[in-house]
This record gives sequence, C-alpha cells and structure tokens, in this order.
Amino acid sequence: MDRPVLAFCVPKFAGDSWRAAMAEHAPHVVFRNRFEGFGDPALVRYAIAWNPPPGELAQFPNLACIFSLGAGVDGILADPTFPRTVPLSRVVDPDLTQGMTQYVLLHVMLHHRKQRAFDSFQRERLWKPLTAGPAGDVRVGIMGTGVLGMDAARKLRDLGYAVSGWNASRKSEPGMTFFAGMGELSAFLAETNILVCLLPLTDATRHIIRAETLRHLPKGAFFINAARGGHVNEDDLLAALDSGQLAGAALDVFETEPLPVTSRLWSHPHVTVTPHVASQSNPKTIAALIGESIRRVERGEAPLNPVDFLRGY
Ligand code: NDP
Ligand code: OXD
Repeated sequence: MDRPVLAFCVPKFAGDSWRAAMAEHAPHVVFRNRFEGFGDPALVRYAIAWNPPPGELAQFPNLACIFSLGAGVDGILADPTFPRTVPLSRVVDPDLTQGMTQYVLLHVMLHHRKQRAFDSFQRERLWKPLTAGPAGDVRVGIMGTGVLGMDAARKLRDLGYAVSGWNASRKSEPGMTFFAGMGELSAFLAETNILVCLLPLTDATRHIIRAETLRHLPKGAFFINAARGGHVNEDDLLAALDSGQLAGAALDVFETEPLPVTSRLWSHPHVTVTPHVASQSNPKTIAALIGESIRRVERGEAPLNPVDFLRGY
C-alpha cells in the first residue's frame, strides 16, 4: 500500500529541518516539497503550509489535515481556493509562546525603563539619571489575550505592571482588567500606556490600528505590534509618531514583508524594527505536535488546535 504523503507547501523553502523532525515524529509519512515535486496529488494526505501560492492546497483531492507552520493562519486562509472541508490545525506550542512573551516583555521594559534614552546618553558620555516610575503606574493593554497574549499578560502582571486585555469575548484573570468587543475598545485604549497587538488578522481586525483608534490612547503612549502588519494603517501610525501622539513603536510585522527599503519606518527615530522574528516556529517541538495530530486524524478524531473557519482563527 502507498504511504501517505505530507506536502511541504512553503514557498522558497525546502524544509530540511522539518523533513528530519517529521521523520522522527511520523515515520510512516513521506515528506515531499515543491522542489522535488509532490508526486501523485491523490496520495497527499497532509500538508504543512505557510503563505502557500493560491491553488496549491486545492490540487490535493484527498487531504485529511492541513498544518499551519505558525500560530497565525491568515496567510493560508487568504487563498480563495483553500479547501474549507479539510481541518486546519494551527501552532500552539510552549516554545512559541515563550518566545513571544520574551519579545513583549523586552519591548515593554526597554520603553518603561527608558533604555533607549540611556543608550543615547552613553554615546555622549552623559551621566543623566531619569526616573522610570513604578511598574504599577504603567498600564499595558493587550489586544488579544489568547494563547500568546495571556502568557505575556500574566508575566507582566507578575512584574508589577497594570494589565488590561481586549478580546472578542469577555475574559477574566486575577489582577487584570478586561474589555470586550468594539463597543469597549475606546475605553480600553483610553487607559493604556503601552499598547500590544497580539490579535489574529481577520476581516474584523484588519487596520484596527488607525487614526481613529490611535487618538483614544493617552498622548505619548507606546505601541508594540508582534501580530501582523495588516492590523496597522502605516500612514496613520507614522502620523501619530510624528505628532507625538505615540512616543514610539516596536514593530516586528509589516503590511509588506520584507519592509521596503523606502519605508520611513526604517529611519524613524522612535521606531524599532525587527524582521518578523518575535517568535519563530521550532520544527523540533512543532513536528511532535503534528505527529500527534496525524495519529488523532488517523483514529478519526480532530487534530490539535483546529481553526474555526467562521471566526478565521
Ligand atoms: P489566539 O487565537 O490564541 O488568540 C487570539 C485572541 O484575539 C483571542 O483572545 C481573541 O478573542 C482575540 N480576538 C480575535 N478577533 C478579535 C476581534 N475581532 N476583536 C477583539 N479580539 C479579538 O491567537 P495566538 O495568541 O496564538 O496568536 C495571535 C497572533 O499572533 C497570531 O494570529 C499571529 O498573527 C501572531 N503571531 C506572530 C508571531 C511573530 O513572530 N510576529 C509569532 C506567532 C504568532 P476571543 O478569545 O474572545 O475570540
Ligand atoms: C506565526 C508567525 O503566526 O510566526 O506563528 O508569524
């Protein structure tokens, strides 16, 4: 009998480390990428996908499950031919969560502790103490306290920060304040000193960071985007940075990636740019989760962490 094929649908990337990790965690599955050819489309039972070219997944008639290479699935669902009868499993991995929490805490503390100012004073050999103030006076507002946002929120709370979350549904967690839905967005923003975006990119959240939302923040707030560039209207963001409505921003994701060399964000004095590395998928830990999902699907069960196609995340 033919062995099931797992198609690695990731443009420009052969996936050697994924092949090795999948051989360990699902040895009965044959790993194929586009460079060697996927072979007979009818034998493809599984796919690992990240921004696949439109139509690539739809060519496999017998898919039993698709695995996103990351937590966000917007780049997969953007394909209008995506086969919505096939379960799509996304990444929920403690390693990925920890990496994101590190990124958020790093930029919250660089801002709160005024480290960028001290860096510039050092270049001038300037001994100039500034006061950061207590963490409890700084409110970090997290848009999207899901898997990633809630972990960062808990650790920020444990460091003494005042923490709020904004979600589609109402959540609760000791020592935090929660807001829900568009009707409560302006109240959430009004008390946020450091705004963190960790939302999934959907029709409801595209360009949610724009002039009319930024104006609700207290003047001089700081913005951290580690979710998707599509959440932000970059012209409005630059205008808010230029006017001082925002004191600064740490941006890991952009409308166009790689960030075009012509973008003003590269050289803005109050912007920190990182190249979509806030948290990176680890083939070793994620292949173990995919192996477990494959076993579940073969038993007729749902995979781990299935995406709700109606919500889009
Ligand atoms: P989850 O699905 O666990 O959490 C999403 C959260 O967003 C939920 O709390 C959800 O609320 C909330 N939300 C969704 N839609 C809305 C809306 N319309 N209004 C208000 N709240 C909303 O996702 P993860 O935490 O696992 O991941 C979040 C995102 O982080 C990913 O989608 C991805 O884009 C990004 N990411 C970026 C990485 C990077 O390196 N830059 C790495 C990994 C992920 P509710 O529960 O009420 O529905
Ligand atoms: C993800 C990402 O969604 O890396 O996991 O962006």
